[in-house]
Amino acid sequence: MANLPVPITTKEPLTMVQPTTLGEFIVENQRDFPFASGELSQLLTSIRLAAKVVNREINKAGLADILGAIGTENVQGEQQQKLDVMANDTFMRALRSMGQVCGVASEEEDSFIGFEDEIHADAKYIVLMDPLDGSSNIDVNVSVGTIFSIYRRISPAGSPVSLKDFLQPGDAQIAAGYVVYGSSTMLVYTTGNGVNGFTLDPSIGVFCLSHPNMTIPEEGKIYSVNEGNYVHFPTGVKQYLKYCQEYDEATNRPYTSRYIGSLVSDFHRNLIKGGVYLYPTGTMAPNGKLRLLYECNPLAFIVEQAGGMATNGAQRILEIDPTELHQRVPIFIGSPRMVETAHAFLQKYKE
Ligand code: P6P
Repeated sequence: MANLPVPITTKEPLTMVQPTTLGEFIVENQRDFPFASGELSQLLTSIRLAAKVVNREINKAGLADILGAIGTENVQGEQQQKLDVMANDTFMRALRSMGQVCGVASEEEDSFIGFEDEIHADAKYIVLMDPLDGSSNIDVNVSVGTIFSIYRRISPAGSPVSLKDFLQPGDAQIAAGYVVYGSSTMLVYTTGNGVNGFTLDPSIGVFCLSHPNMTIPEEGKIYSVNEGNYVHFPTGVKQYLKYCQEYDEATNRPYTSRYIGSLVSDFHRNLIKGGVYLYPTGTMAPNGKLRLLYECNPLAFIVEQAGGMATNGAQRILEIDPTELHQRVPIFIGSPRMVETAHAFLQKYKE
């Protein structure tokens, strides 16, 4: 007689392992803020909602005629993409819909936007954001991201929000995070107590804890830079890139060059695998390209919370005193030993 399948029996009840959702995690970790009255939790919840809406629009962009440029430029002089503007409006609406935020600054807006009605006048937080970073990749289906940074306002509650509320050094951040709209959509954030990553389960529309306590490897084998700008780089950067490309078995070189041209995607890969991302000064970009307030500061907060380093080649990014809303800084960010080695070359070939 053929072997009949043996029935599976178990005395233990089959229990589904329920993942922690982002909403549950935010509430559970509210205890990290003894004086928090849940306002930061509600703020993070509005960001969570906006991320889901933007994710939905990005995923159908190719069908819904919201690809391509809209014929206007943002303050950076960059062609605004339809999805850039959609993402900006979506996050702006979500942040205004709750009462925790009194103002927002965005890569897509010339100046900050104050929410100066009664509901928001006493709000204690301000947000800076790059609503859709890497948008030049949208039309070719390469992953893009949202980056956000949260501070307490320093102007008196009830008064109109002012520029000084936005020009705070990165060390003053209360929270920072990014959304990467990639092969899966993830939201990664810190409130100063480590870094945690949540993956969107599209079948239930919920962000679930998938990467608890993220830490960046001290060393890595990946360097991320636009090598097309090589001739414009300072000598120290050129020498560091040659170091990355030299054969040396003892130090795992040559490294691998990986550059997506989408900051959030390059940063996220290096955070998980180890690596360094460089956007140095150059004759074409005397202050680098990336913006201090809503790109470099939030990612620097995250990487330091994950055990990494982020500098402008000399100084911690988080210590830089901002002078302008859209100011650019050079950035070296990632695995600490790799950033330190890059620094050594910058020092050795200081011009
Ligand atoms: P480049 C996208 O425009 C962005 O701000 C980052 O996402 C990306 O890392 C960088 O610029 C790419 O700049 O000059 O190499 O094209």
